[in-house]
Amino acid sequence: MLFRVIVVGDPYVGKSSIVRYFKEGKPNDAIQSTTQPDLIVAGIELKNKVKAKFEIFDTAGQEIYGSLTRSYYRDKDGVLIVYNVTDRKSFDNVQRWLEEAKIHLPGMTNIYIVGNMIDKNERRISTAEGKHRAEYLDLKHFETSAKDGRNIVDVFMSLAEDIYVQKMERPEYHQSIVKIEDDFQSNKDQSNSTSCSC
Ligand SMILES: Nc1nc2c(ncn2[C@@H]2O[C@H](COP(=O)(O)OP(=O)(O)O)[C@@H](O)[C@H]2O)c(=O)[nH]1
Ligand SMILES: [Mg+2]
Repeated sequence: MLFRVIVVGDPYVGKSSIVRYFKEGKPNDAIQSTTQPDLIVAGIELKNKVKAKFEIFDTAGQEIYGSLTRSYYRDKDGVLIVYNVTDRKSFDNVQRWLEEAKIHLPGMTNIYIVGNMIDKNERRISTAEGKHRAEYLDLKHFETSAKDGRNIVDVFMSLAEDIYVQKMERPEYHQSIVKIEDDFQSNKDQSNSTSCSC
């Protein structure tokens, strides 16, 4: 099953690092700050054994409010708005990123706010403040470190499960998922293959 996610937020908050950590399972020190957006593909298995394939759109160079156009958001199932817990400005800008996402994805409910760099000592935004803001904005809140990996998988797991539940409520998705699961099962029966059928 395919999950399309877009990652937004101020520059240097760790968007690319989070996505790379999720894909590679380890920190990537070689991340270059580029001005090009990037599409990263990664997979996990959900608790209900559904194979989740993520297409993650890592934005870069569009980090000025209002510069991400509708096409970037098209067909996305979820949005991660990242801030840096050592940088208050990036936290204050979460609201702006949220406004932009809501303009381009009206009705979207799978929007998380993610406070990154919790491994650092010079924290400016406490967990309580982050949670409080998220509650106010009616969003889920996570805190991560793309250095030591804390909560990175949890963010994507939770997001996939929320999206999955939402898709299952729509009959056209339900049918296609059941079909994929059936195919997967019969592939497994035939060849004991472990390859992903999503
Ligand atoms: N200590 C620490 N450094 C991080 C973390 N995430 C990213 N960085 C560093 O912060 C810088 C900006 O990260 P990057 O992923 O390029 O941010 P982006 O511009 O939002 O994509 C890089 O030097 C990263 O190595 C983190 O969780 N902890
Ligand atoms: Mg980046």
